[in-house]
Amino acid sequence: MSQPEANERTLIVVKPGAVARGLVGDILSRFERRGMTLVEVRSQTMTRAKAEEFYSVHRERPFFGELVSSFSGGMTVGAVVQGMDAVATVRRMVGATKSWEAAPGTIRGDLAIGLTDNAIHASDSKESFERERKAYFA
Ligand code: FUP
Repeated sequence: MSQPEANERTLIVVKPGAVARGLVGDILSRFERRGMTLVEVRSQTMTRAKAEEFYSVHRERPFFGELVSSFSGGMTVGAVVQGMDAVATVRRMVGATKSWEAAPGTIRGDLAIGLTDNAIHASDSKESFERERKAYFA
């Protein structure tokens, strides 16, 4: 197995539902308490076009319209998170996509119950991070 990268970067986006519920501080503090660094943070309400670009890998999926409407439906907070093996570590902290199945202790397992509305997005690979960072911070 390859060595984990000590200062790897990934992107998280707190979704509109979680921002509206006042969960930004709770979510961002989890990464800080884990020993990770927030190297870039931005809040924005995404335009529909920007949300479509961000989730373009899902363009052909039946849930694409609902996903884009939800993601562009309110304020989001995005952050580049840096730390040990960040892509995989953050995904473990985020938990399962279907948040009713997410383990307690994970962000979704503690703070969400939905599928489209599942509190947070996190990049699933270094390649996704590079693409999503450009799309979010454009
Ligand atoms: P994740 O990487 O855990 O965010 O999950 P996916 O990339 O599989 O899904 C992307 C987003 O689409 C998630 F926010 C969940 C949402 N989704 C739906 O709304 N409906 C579905 O049937 C599947 C996924």
